Amino acid sequence: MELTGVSIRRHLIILLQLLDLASHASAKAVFAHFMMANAAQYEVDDFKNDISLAKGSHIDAFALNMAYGVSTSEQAVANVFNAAESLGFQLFFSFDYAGNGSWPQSDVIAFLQKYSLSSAHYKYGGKPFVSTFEGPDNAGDWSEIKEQTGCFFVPDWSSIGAQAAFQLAGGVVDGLFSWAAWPTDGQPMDTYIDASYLDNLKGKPYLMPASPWFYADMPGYDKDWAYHGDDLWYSRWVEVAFLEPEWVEIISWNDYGESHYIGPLNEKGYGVFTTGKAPYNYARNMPHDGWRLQLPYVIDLYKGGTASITEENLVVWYRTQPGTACAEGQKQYKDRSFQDRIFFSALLRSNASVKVSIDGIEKDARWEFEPNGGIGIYHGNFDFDHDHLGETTVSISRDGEETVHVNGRAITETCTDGFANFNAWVGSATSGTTFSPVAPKLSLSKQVCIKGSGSANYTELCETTCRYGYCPIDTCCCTAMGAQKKRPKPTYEKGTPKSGDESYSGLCSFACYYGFCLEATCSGNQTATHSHPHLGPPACVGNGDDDRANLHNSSCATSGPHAQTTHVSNAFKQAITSVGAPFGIGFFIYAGIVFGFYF
Ligand SMILES: *[C@@H]1O[C@H](CO)[C@@H](O)[C@H](O)[C@H]1NC(C)=O
Ligand SMILES: *[C@@H]1O[C@H](CO)[C@@H](O)[C@H](O)[C@H]1NC(C)=O
Ligand SMILES: *[C@@H]1O[C@H](CO)[C@@H](O)[C@H](O)[C@H]1NC(C)=O
Ligand SMILES: *[C@@H]1O[C@H](CO)[C@@H](O)[C@H](O)[C@H]1NC(C)=O
Ligand SMILES: CC(=O)N[C@H]1CO[C@H](CO)[C@@H](O)[C@@H]1O
Repeated sequence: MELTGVSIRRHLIILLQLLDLASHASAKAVFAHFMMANAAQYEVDDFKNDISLAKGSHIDAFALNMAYGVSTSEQAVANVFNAAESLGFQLFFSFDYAGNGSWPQSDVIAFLQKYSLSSAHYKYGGKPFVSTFEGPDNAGDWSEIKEQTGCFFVPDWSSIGAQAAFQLAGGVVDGLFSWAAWPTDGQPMDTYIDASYLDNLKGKPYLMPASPWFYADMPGYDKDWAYHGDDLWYSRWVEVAFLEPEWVEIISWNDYGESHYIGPLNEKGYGVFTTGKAPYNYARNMPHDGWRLQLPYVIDLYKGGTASITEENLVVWYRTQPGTACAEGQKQYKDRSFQDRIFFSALLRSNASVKVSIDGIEKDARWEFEPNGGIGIYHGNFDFDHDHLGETTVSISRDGEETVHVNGRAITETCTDGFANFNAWVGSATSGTTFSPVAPKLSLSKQVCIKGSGSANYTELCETTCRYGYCPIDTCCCTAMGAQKKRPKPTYEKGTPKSGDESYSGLCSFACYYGFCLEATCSGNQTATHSHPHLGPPACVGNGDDDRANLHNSSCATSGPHAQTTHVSNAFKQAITSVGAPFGIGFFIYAGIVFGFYF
């Protein structure tokens, strides 16, 4: 082939495009949602302290949540950029359209123009990255904002669902952020809402939320919510590893009022308890620092496919009062499904045993999840006896010798002014012995799903197919990854959904092919010979355009499993009528997500 100048140039362009694609593919990053409202009193040194801790946790950037019209914002933003520039950290704005009304277009442009040239401004594909909390009514502002600032726009418009958000203002978004970080139906966290984003974004990048907890008691903002946190800080990171979204945003770094902070406690940040008329400060003396200890490991794993361990450690968390304590202090929590348990995650180089003692009485506990191959995070929980409370110890030992333990705050039925604190107490410890790095034998790209589940009718099928690496995200949810298990000998049976519901077609096809055709749901045809199970079309897509439109309204998955959880929707209906939480990265919006999905 003769290379003329033109063809060389063409090849160069293609090469550059490929390089660009490659750099996009490796652009994974983890952010933490940072409430500027809680940092109004911060000096540069406070920001520096937080930034050092975030960097040490392998977090790439803070998403600066800013409500409109707050007089302290200018100075606080200048200070945080100053701190980030000096420490080589990244920041971007998350304009909050729900906290104190909409942001005028010109103010957004002014902030972006002023700060996007800073070395500390996070960029994606060379463009200044920008996000929001809500604001779909102002979607029309963004083509002009993009034009003037060249920004890369990834809003959270969760209240209207993925499909509508994707289409708003002629498809102005470059990606989407979902606020749905908590399970709302009393079940463990699943990935159906994430799947709806991945489906609807059609290849545009997804910013996936991850949060450890949710508890708020602020009558001033009409917020008295406690949601299922429990194992969430473990299980959500497994979901991140499985879905491998473009980015992850931790909710939150410092939202003390909603109890999902993973940053340090800071006396300067508690103003929200006064403005929110909280009956007491439920964050003070309730450190969550331990939730950062294993972040370098899970973040490296997600970003690079592998991570190493040089020291073992243990993180323990729980509520310090049982759910039944101090009944008169309790509010109308929307979700009482949280469990009276002690939760623990240990980062270990090999298996070990775990024991829990309460008030000096020691009991064997067990791992609920062990990492495939033995290296990584072990997780479990311990159901405590309500008649026997007191100080706690969780300890890990191997060959009869203790490697690490955490002494925890006493669990008691004594409450503060009659209020049970449903925030979590988090403790952690490292073994104190370092060793040369060990890493899981298989990188993430060589692992498949080895355990999973699904809602309602999908449960049994998903449990079976996910075990063997087939865990379609629209219908199933993967809960563990590892080496591909040897699949059963194929029967070559052709499986089709009995009901004709296309969302079962891949599952039935796979299941019948490998000889576990579920008779209640799938029909198998023994006479057919296939060389492969027919796994398409993707579970929820259906055959024709009409199906697609129906299924993809917001989440094709919600047309199936989630549709059954109407009691949740009712709870959220109440929630949505009690809007009015300035600065609350309001749960009512989250209500809206579900509201938008189901009605
Ligand atoms: C809300 O924004 C308005 C301007 O629209 C401002 O005057 C007011 O002080 C803001 N509220 C708070 C609590 O900052
Ligand atoms: C790990 O250790 C625990 C406790 O000794 C044990 O129950 C479990 O079966 C072990 N796991 C494996 C894979 O051997
Ligand atoms: C799901 O289960 C319900 C009852 O449990 C049944 O009526 C329905 O037909 C099932 N749907 C499918 C697609 O199998
Ligand atoms: C089974 O498959 C054969 C061959 O493809 C076909 O002729 C037959 O109609 C199928 N039977 C049923 C019950 O679907
Ligand atoms: C419930 C709902 O939002 N249904 C919509 C699904 O999508 C179709 C076509 O886009 C609309 O016509 C429905 O109103």
